[in-house]
Amino acid sequence: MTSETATLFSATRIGAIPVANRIAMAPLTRNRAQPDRTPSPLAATYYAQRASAGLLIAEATQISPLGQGYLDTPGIYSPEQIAGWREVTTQVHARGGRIVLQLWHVGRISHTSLLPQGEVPVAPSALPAKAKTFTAQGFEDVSAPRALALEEIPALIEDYRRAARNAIEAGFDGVEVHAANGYLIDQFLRDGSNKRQDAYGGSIENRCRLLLEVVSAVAGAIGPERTGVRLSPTTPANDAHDSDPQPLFRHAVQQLDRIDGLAFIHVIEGATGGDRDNLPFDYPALRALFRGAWIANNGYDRERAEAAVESGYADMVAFGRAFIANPDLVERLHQGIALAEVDQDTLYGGGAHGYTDYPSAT
Ligand code: 8OZ
Repeated sequence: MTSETATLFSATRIGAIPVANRIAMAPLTRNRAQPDRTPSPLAATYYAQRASAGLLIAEATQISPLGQGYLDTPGIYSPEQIAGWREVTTQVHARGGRIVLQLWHVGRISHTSLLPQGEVPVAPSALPAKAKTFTAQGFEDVSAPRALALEEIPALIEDYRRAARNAIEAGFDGVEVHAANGYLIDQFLRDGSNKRQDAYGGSIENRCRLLLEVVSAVAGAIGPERTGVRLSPTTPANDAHDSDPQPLFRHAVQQLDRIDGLAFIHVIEGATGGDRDNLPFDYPALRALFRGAWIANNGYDRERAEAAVESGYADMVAFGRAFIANPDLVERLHQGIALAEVDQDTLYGGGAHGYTDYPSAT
């Protein structure tokens, strides 16, 4: 760290990762993976086009076949997937960029048609989410899940550990554990979805146990300085609900801080992709509990992002949709160039159109 004031365009380090500026690309699901769940052959171009971001957080990527919940999302559990991702990291690094992979298990946000024959989604408790997913048939209600047995949890943690090792083998600079948006780890965190009566349910301490065991395992495998976590304390996404989020996330962050050297926490403020003020929540109080880097996200524009970094609240600000239509978002923000609008029809699925064909303005 230098003694100069941090700005949105000044360099820093996120754990072990040097970043050229404070603008991160948020993980964005694009549903363009191949049938064997290797990343799209266009993914290397797509991410390399956006490599002037200080940090790219690659799209949510399932750690195992059971971790998948949507059509055509990529994995990081097979040699072919590792090879596909290596192409991505090679091209990003050739452009001077830095990239981490978001490790994902959807839990109950899935559909039997997306899972290996005969499997149903797994969750903390056998409670279906009031949520939809996208399958080969279009939008469908998610399938009813079964509760994970206590004896299955070590293997689940092992899947995260192996996925993190695979990500490093694929050339990523680190990983972000997806603990947000109503997916498996978030389902364990919240009392709306976790009704377990064992060591993983009930008290806040117990509901945070899976998160902390996963992050400790990943940090132990690849180094805490290459490990981050994404949280979304008040999002209602995917039927996420907790009766008292502030003490829940206070405990989660306090305990994450005890994993010495953990690189970053990335927080979605408010409703994912929507209202920032959907529920009262004190984000600065959460930030004050963590010694590592803080990445703020959701609905930031240049002005708000500059204030977040210059005030010392955030080390980086992540932009999601703006990066889809503006591969040179960093340069556009820096030069005050108007941003292009994203085409909603090409967000999920398809090929190059709406993926690698948004032009740079700089
Ligand atoms: C949009 C569509 C499908 C998945 C998330 C991984 O919300 C996602 C996602 C977003 O975190």
